[in-house]
Amino acid sequence: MTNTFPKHFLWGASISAHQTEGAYQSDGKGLSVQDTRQRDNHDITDFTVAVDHYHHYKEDIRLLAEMGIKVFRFSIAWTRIFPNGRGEINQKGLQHYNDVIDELLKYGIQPYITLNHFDLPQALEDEGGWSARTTVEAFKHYAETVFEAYGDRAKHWLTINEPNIMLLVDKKILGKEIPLQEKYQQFHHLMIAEKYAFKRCHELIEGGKIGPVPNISLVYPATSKPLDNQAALYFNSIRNWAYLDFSCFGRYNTVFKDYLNRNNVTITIAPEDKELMENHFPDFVAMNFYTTVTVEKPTKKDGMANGISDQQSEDIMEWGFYKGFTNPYLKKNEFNWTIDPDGLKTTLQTLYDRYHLPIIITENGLGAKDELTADGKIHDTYRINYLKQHIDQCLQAIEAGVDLIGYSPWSAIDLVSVHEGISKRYGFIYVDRTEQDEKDLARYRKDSFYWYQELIKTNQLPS
Ligand code: BGP
Repeated sequence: MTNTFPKHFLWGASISAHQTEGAYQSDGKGLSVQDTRQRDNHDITDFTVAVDHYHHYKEDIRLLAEMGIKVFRFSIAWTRIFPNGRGEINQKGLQHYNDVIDELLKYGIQPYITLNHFDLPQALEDEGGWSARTTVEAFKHYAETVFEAYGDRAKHWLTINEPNIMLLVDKKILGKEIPLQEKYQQFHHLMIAEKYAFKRCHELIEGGKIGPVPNISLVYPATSKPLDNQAALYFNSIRNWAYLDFSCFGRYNTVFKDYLNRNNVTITIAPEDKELMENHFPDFVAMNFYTTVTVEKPTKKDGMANGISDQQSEDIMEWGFYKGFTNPYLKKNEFNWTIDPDGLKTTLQTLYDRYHLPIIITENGLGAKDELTADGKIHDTYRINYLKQHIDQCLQAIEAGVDLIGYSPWSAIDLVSVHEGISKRYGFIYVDRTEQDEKDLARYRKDSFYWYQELIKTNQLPS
C-alpha cells in the first residue's frame, strides 16, 4: 500500500459565490434567492458582506497559490452577469470573473467553475423559478454567455451545484418548502438545463470539459431486515442515482419512477427533451461528500411529519419509503453531522462502477468553531484529522481501481455556511469576523493550511 498520489492528481480548494463574495449589490449585481431568502435564525450573518472575497480575491488567490493548489473551484454569480437573470449583460460583472480567471492562471491554477450554486436570480424566481420552463431557457443563454466569454481560458466546468440537496432540503437552502409535484417538475427542468450546458460547453469551448456536481453519499440499511434494505434502495435512488442516471445515462431510473408514480407525480416533458437526454453526456463527475446516511423502513406513523430537515443527520423521513436512523457505529461532529471516511471509499467505488467516468471530489471538509489565538494562529487539529482520514480513503479507492482525478475540499477560505453563519468554519484560511461584527476581515493561515501545503508539495499523506 503506497501513500503517494498519482503524479498529476488535482489538489484543489472550493468555494461558492454567495457564501464568500459579499458586495451583494455592487457593480450592477442583481439580487439572488440567497440575498432574499427567509431565515429562521436572525442572529447569524446573511450574505451581504460574507468574507468580501469580491474585493479580496487577489489576496485570497495569492494565499491559495502559496498553499500550492492546482485547481480552484468557484462559482459565478449569475446575477453579476445578468442582474435579472436574462436581458442585457452587465459588463462589470463579466469583467470581474475575467479578472479572477486571469489571476488564477497567473499562478498556474486551473479554474473549475460552477455555473450556479444555489443562487438563482430573484427576478427568475418571481416568474416561477425552476418550476417554469422559461428558467431553462434563461440558464441556457447565461451558460452560453459565460462559455463564450471565458472558454478560451477556462476549460473545466461544473453545472448546477447539488440539485439533489437543493430539492430535498428546500426549506434550509431556499427558505421555502416546495410541494412534491412541483419539486420533481423542477428536477426535470434542472436536469434539462444541465443537458443544455453539456451540449453547449462541448460546442462552444475547444477542449471544454464539463460535469454534474451532486452531493453523493451512500445510503445504508439500518439492519439486515429486507425492508430496511428496500428503504435504502429507494433513498439511494431518490437522493443519489436519480440525478446521475439522468446526467450520465439520459434516463429516469425505475426505482425513482416508481417513487414518483406512488406519489402521483407526473412530469411534463417537452418534445426536445428526449434528444437532449439521450445525446449529451458529461466528461467527468464532480462529487460533494460529507457523510453517509442510514435509513430504516418506517413501520408506524410516530408523529414525525414527512420531510427532510437536515440532509446530513437522521432527521429525514418519507412515509412508506424511508426514515433516518442513527448509525451506532459512526461518530458525529459538533454540528451533528456523522463522520464516515470508510463510507467515502465505498461511495467512490459504487459511483465509479456505475458510470465509469473520472471523478473529482469538489467538496469534503469539516465545519467547526475555530479559535483565533492572540498570536494570530488557528490550531485546527480536528480538521487535519478529518481531512487525513478522508484523503486516506481516496488513496485506497484509487488503489482499488477508481479513476479519482482530484480532491478539492470545502473550503478554500472561511465562508458563510448555508444556515449556521460564519461560526461554522471550513476554510484553510481564517477570516476575522463574527456573525455581527465584520471587523477587518483579515486573513490568517490555519494549521491545516500548512498541513495541506505539505501534502500537495510531497503528493503524499504524511505517515
Ligand atoms: C454543501 C453546499 C455548500 C456548503 C456545504 C456545507 O451542501 O454545496 O454550499 O455550504 O454543503 O454545508 P453547511 O454550510 O450547511 O455547513
